[in-house]
Amino acid sequence: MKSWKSKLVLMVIMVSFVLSTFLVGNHVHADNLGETDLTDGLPITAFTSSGSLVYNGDPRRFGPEKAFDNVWDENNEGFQTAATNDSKWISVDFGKKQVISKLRYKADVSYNYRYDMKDFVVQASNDNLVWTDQYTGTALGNNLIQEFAWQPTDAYRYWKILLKNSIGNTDIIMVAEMELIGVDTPILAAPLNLTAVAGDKKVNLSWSPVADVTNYNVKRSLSSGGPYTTIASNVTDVSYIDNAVVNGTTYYYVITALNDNSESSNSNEASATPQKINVPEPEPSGDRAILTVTLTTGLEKEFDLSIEEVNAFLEWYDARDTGTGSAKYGINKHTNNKGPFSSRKEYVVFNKILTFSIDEYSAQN
Ligand SMILES: [Ca+2]
Ligand SMILES: [Ca+2]
Repeated sequence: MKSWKSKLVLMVIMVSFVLSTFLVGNHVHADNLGETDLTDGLPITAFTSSGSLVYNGDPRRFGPEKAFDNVWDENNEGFQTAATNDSKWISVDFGKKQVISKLRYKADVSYNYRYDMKDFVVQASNDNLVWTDQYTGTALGNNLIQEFAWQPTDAYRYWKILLKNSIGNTDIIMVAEMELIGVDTPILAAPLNLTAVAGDKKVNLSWSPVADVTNYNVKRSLSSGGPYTTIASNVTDVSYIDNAVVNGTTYYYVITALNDNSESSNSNEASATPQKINVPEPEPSGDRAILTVTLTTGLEKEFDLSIEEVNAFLEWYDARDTGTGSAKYGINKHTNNKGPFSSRKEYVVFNKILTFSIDEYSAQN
């Protein structure tokens, strides 16, 4: 004879068992567990399949989105593949690279699970063409929510489940509901403080760096607000010189930040209109001048020169501007000629000059 105490313990065990079966069977999904079902919130176009069952005029529809509509208890209402003997699959385009580590699945209760998913392979891809296996499993034909977890290797944008049913690969395959569980990859912050400075046949862009970035895309438009065309990618610096411009045209720029997983939204827009540098009148009013050269790096260089030296520099610049002459020019550094040098020159490179100015003065004053 069992004592009342042991009967009570037995009852508690039985109630616990029924309760836990109930929980596993019906209510254990991502929301209840603090997990993220990364398919939630995706547009309906994110889900594709090898083909779904079509009964003309049937209002239920059986498209792949029915496997991700958060309706779990289904009787002939979930996703159903086409009734063929071909290989069958359902895939999800997350729109950005995601790390998935778990599939949660529930069968459709119809037909005694004959047509439900049994053997399956989870695959991942970044180009929707080449797929690598992530997990191979076998689902059971029952009414419980089933979980399949794996150690993720990498982030991928496209995830696919290749399915077979319990009768091989024939006829339809049914899925009531699925979740693809992972940690949502954060989107990179957009670059800030983009500035565009016009030069002669060039625009100098610079912006503030973004954390966790691998490279930047430079995008350009002839209209404010876009649409923008990417003119440079894989830019790793926080500046860029656009030499593919025409003087007198206004260009509008934005920058995006990228890493392995995502591309940020656009930075602020900055615009610039490249112009030919106005060369001063050749007739000198003074006999000396301060030549100030602004480089594309933003650095300014000052040279105290005779008018003859300034005119020689202008001749070189004009010639180089029309495509002739040396790429660099040596400027005499009179005032800094210290040490045992017979002459001391600083060379400026044409492509590095953003702009320059000439301030003439008279040495007698
Ligand atoms: Ca869901
Ligand atoms: Ca469903």
